[in-house]
Parts: sequence; structure tokens; C-alpha cells
Amino acid sequence: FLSRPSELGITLVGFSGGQCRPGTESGPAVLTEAGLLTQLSEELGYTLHGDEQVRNFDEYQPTVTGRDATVSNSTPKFDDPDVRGMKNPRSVSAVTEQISELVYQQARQGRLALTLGGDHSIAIGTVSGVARAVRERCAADGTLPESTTPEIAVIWVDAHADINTPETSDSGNIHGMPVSFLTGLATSSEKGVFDWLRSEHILNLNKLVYIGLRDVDVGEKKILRDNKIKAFSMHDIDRYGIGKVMDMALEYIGSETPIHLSFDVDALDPMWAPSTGTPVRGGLTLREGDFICEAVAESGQCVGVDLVEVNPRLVEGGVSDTVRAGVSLVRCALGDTLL
Ligand code: B3U
Ligand code: MN
Ligand code: MN
Repeated sequence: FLSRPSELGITLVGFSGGQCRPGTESGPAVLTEAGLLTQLSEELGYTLHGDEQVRNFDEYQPTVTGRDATVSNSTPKFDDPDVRGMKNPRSVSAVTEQISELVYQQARQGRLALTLGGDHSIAIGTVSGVARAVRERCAADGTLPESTTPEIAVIWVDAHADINTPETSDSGNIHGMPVSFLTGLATSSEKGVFDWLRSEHILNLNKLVYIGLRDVDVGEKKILRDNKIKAFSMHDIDRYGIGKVMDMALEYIGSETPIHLSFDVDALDPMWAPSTGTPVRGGLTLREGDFICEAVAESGQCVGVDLVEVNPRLVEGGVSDTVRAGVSLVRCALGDTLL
């Protein structure tokens, strides 16, 4: 699908406003300081475009209110009261709108869009930007094979389904809601609160595949059932093995559909990735995570990759395990381990 498969469009998103624990905004910094981008260019041979420095979205840092508030070290630049229970709604909306445009600008040129977060709310920007770019490239003659479908598929690798609507969410944290906004299950006409999302940004519910789920809210389970959303839980991975699960996931998507991989590091077991905001036991081994990424790379259909929810502040004794895991996942998604 990629006219120039050796080109990467990088977006480095320092943002934590989709949840309440400070530190996630430093995820891209610790990953790049570990040499990830240098490895991608020098060892994997990619040409890098886009961000060299982490974008500091601190000016949008949350006004922290409420019971589980653990911040704040920065003075909020503007008032951002809750909307329908959502915390920091205008901040997250404004930041994801910018990310959507940045990622779109990378993907429309046929570059594989790689985004390092940041909490998972930023995927409202990445997925919508890639979806728009692929629709546009399909409409334009000759930039993609004729059989390519204009709608992307998303493989969402996560312990959580992140598909709460503002109404079903208990926490009000928008990192638990990105999929509902991306698929149009949740909409908002409130000025400055996701009113920028248009039809070209939207992900079809039947082009969504989950892998790694094990902590899904009651309301989310109903959404998954009612909409017949394809989901491979940890139970399915135990039953079939990760190889068969990836075969089934890719077969469900079909070979003509561009794929965006959105990888929440908390899909991995905390044994491998402890430095994350909401760790859940019983997760993927690092090798299973790497395999998912390899299978997506091997498909030749990958147009976008996110790695999110690395929070360097959360583990005493350092973030190094989680960073090493994150670097490995991204390298695998970009084809490093394929022979
Ligand atoms: N489902 C819960 C918990 C959660 C979602 N995503 C993460 N945690 N990382 C919620 O807040 O919506
Ligand atoms: Mn997530
Ligand atoms: Mn998660």
C-alpha cells in the first residue's frame, strides 16, 4: 500500500490529559532517548520525516479536579470544566484535532505514520488522520492499488476496550473513550468538544479488531455485543495461541484493507511493561506482543502505528523494562525481525 514503504512520518505527542496520572506526557521522550528513532533510520533503513522533538502539549494540561486527581504541577492555561462527565474535554479535543491534521499530512504522502504517546486519547487524532488520508488517496487515481478499500481497519491492542461513551464511563477519563468517538458511537455538538470530527475521519465498526482485552467495563461489553465487534480477549489467545489469533484477525480484515495498529503498552503483562497508568495482570508476554506487530508488518498492509501509555513516573527503580518493551514492539511493527 505504501508507495514509498521506507518512509516514516513521525509524530511525538507529549500529552497526558486523557487520564489523571501525570507522567504519560514523557513517554515519547524516554522512547526516543533510548535511541528508538536512530535505530529506525540507522538499523532498519527508514527515512524519517516529521517530528524530531517531542511536542509539548503541556499548555493543554488538565485542570485537575475530582477524587482521583493526582496532579497538578502546571497551571492550566484555560478553564476546562467537565462536559457530560468527560474530564478535560476541550483540551483533549484541541490536542487530538492537531494530531489528526499532523498525522494526516504524513499519511497522505504515503508515509507510514508512527506516533509515540502520550495517553491513548491521542488515537482520536492518529486514527482519524490516517482514515482521512487513506480515503483521499483511494479517491485520487494511481496512488494506491485499485483494489484497495477506502476504509482503514484498526487493530487495537489493549487490556481495555477504550470504547466507553461519556455516558457509560465511570471515570470520565477520555483515554477510555477514543474508540467510541472514532466510530461515531459517541458524538458531540458542544463547541470545541470533538465537534471537529467529520465523516472522513470515522472508523467503520466492522473494521475494528481488538486483541488482548481483559478489563472491559459492563457498558463496554454491551457495546461490543450489540455491534458485533470483533474482539480477541486473553481467553481467546490462551485457547488458540497468538499465531492463530493473528491469522483470524487478518482474515477478518481482508488483504485489500490498509491497517492502522494502535498498541497500548498495557496490553502487555505488567511483568514486561510495569510503567503504565492502569496495569492489568494476565496480559500478553512481550513475545506475543512482538508477534502481533510482526504479523501486521508482514501483511504489507500497515499504514499507521501508535505506541501509547508509557508512563516513566510510575515505577520505582525505573522505566527501563517498559521502554525496552516499547522499543521492541515498534521495531517489530516496522518489520525489523522479518527475514
Ligand atoms: N475502562 C476504564 C479503565 C481504563 C480504560 N483505559 C484505561 N483504563 N487505560 C475507563 O476509565 O474507561
Ligand atoms: Mn488504551
Ligand atoms: Mn489500556
